[in-house]
Parts: sequence; C-alpha cells; structure tokens
Amino acid sequence: MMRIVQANQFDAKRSVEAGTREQLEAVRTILADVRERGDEAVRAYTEQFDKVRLENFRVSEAEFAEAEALVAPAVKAALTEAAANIRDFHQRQVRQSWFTAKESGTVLGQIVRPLKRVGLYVPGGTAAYPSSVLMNAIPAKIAGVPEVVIVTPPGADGRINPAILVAASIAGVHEIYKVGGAQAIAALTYGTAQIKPVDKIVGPGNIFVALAKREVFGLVSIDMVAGPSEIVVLADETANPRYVAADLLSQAEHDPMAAAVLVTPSRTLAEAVAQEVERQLAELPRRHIAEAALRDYGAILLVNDLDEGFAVVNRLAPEHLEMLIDNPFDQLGKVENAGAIFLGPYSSEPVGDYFAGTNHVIPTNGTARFSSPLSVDDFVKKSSVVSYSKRDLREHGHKIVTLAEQEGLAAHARAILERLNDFTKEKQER
Ligand code: HSO
Ligand code: ZN
Repeated sequence: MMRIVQANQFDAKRSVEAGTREQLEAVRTILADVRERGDEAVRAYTEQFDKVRLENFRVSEAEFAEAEALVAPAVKAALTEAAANIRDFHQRQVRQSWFTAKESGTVLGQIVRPLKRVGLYVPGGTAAYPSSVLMNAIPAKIAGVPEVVIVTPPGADGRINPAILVAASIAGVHEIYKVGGAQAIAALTYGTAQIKPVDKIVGPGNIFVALAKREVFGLVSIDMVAGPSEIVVLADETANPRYVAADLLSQAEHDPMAAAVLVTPSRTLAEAVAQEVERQLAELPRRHIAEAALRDYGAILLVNDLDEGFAVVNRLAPEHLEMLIDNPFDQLGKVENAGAIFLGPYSSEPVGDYFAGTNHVIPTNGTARFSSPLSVDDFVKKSSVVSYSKRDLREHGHKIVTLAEQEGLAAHARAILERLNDFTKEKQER
C-alpha cells in the first residue's frame, strides 16, 4: 500500500481545494441573500440544506443542560483536563502592552487589545470535533475576547451534537447558533436580527464555508484556510515500526486527501513500516479513508542520512513532524519548517491533537514556511502609541519636513512647520 521511493524522486502532491465556479456562485448568492434578508434567508437555507425549520437559532439553556446529561462522564472529565492543559500552554503566549520613555520626554508604546467579538465555525456531522472547539475557543478566551460565539449546522432533528455543547461550555462559550454553511458565515459577517456581527471568523469547514470565508475577508478577519491533515515522521533504525505505522495512520484516517509520509535512512525500517501499515490498516473502521490517503498522498521516502532527511522535511514543511530518532533534542535546530514538532517515542501525534496543550490548528500545505499554529496572537490587535515631546520636535522637526518635502507632501511639512514656527517665536519673545 505505501510505496517506498528514493526521496529525490518524490514530488509532494499538494491538496489545495479551490472550489468550482458553480460553488463560488452559490456561495455569493447565499451571502448576498443573507445580507439582504437576514434571518429570513438564514431560515430558508437551513431548511434547504439541513432539512429543519427553526424559528430561533440560538441554543437554549435547556439544550445545554440536556447535553450535559448525554455525554459520558469520562469524556467530560478528559475534555476538562485537556482544556486546563490548553489554557496553561496558551497563557504563556499572552503579550503585554509596553511603553518606553526616552530621556527627551517622548513616550512610545504598543497597546495590545483583544478583539471584541469572534465567531467560531464548528462543522456538523462526523467532522464535529469537540477537541477543535477547545482549540479555537480557549486562545480567544485567554486573549480576553469578551464575546466568543459558535455557529454550527443542526441535524435534521434540530439538535446539535451534545459533545460540542459540553466542550463549548467547558471553554466558556454559551452563545451558540444552529446555523451552518455559507449562510452562517454571512450571518456572522453582516449580522441579522438574531445573530450580531463579529470581527473575526475562525474554524474549519467544508468547501462552501471556506469559499464564504475567503469572500468576506476584509469585511471581517479570518483565520488560515486549513487543508487536510499532514504528518511527516522522520525516523532512524531506533524507531519502533509499530509506532511509526500507527502514527501515520492516525492522520491518514482524517481525510482521503490527508498526507502521511515517512522519511528514513533505514531500508529495514521502511520495509517493516510498510508491512505494519498493511496489518494495522485492516483493523481500522475508517480504513477506506486511510487507504485512499496513503495511496494518493502517502509515501515512504528513503534518504542517505538524517541530514538529507531534514532537508526533505524542510521542503515539505509539514503540519506535524514526528522525530523518532536517537537524541531528537540534539537535532531540533535542524527543523526550519514544521507547524508542530513531536520529539521521541512517546510524543505520538494524537497527544497534541487532544491533550498536551499545544494547539491542533496548524498550517498545512507547505504554509508552515511562513505561518504558525493558531494562538492567542490571532485574537488580539495592537495600537501604536506616540507622545512626542516638545524637545524632540524642536530638535528633529526639520528632518520630518525634509522627508515630507521630498515626497511632495507640503501639508505634511506644514503640520510640523506650524509648530516649529511657534518655537522660533517663543525664543524671540524671551
Ligand atoms: N489532527 C487534526 C486535529 C484533530 N485530530 C482533531 C483529531 N481531532 C489537525 O490536523
Ligand atoms: Zn488528528
């Protein structure tokens, strides 16, 4: 199933979903319609796509209480503990506002403020992951966002997956609307009578949600448009092939377009992993998804040595990198491009998906070259602060005038000269 190839003969297939013309047209129609007709349009699309007619979109207190009773205590406890770990990790990302005062009396600074209102999209059906609710909502909460809301498509019975409601509650989100698809993105962007508009929309979704987010970008902020999961395992002969195979499969089962790649200098390991993948695959409930992913996006890449392995890793810039090698910490500095890095035999990727505390919303498709996992930074904005002193303006004003005149902006120069002239007058009066 997994092909073993020489690394220099491998060209990673990227899975960017652009969407068709028809899909984009459909999304644009929905956006315009919701903008125009508000809840009326949201109701109609919910009836059309989710097969349920709703008067009120907001999840009630009673529904929250009902969900609590439906979720197994062990699940609730694990979510609660995961949430604590995620809070602890993200707390360390909080940036302080700062001010610097110069001798001359000038004060400069940067104020960090949370966004006011953020919308989190949670997919419906089998892609509704409570863990993702925690990963998206907790950084926003830690950033200090006062209003975090969730939108998610209802089932045909008008209900929402109870585990989603419990996770939301644990994350401290109590404003949830039963609306999905492009109509949800529209409601969050333009606002309706029932759903107030937000400043930023985050969270994964299907192609319609992704297209809608791209369309409204600029009116609101959005997070990255994340693609299917990816894992690269860099392993040497010390790695356990059972662990390597299991970890590759853990991401392959996400999506037929998920990518799982082993990079190794050891042919023995390569062959053992290929065999193990076959064996473990046969036992997986989602084997059809994993199989498709491994066939189209999976590979075992042979390299001459670990240094060539690191070069391959950096070229792939994977979402997740596992380093199953001897003394991984010694080699960590060689990783230039990877969204999340897992070191050693016990840092199996699902540890990060669920529990360690790091975020599982991570750049895919090679974008780890220039972007980062979701963090508290995604939920704040900054303002620069300038309080210039008279002494500094007197001393440096003419340089500003020079720069303004060079750009042909006389009014800019004027603004400074108005003050400089006063300084000259004051001096003459004395
Ligand atoms: N591995 C996924 C996140 C996830 N895994 C959610 C399980 N649940 C992100 O790449
Ligand atoms: Zn996962």
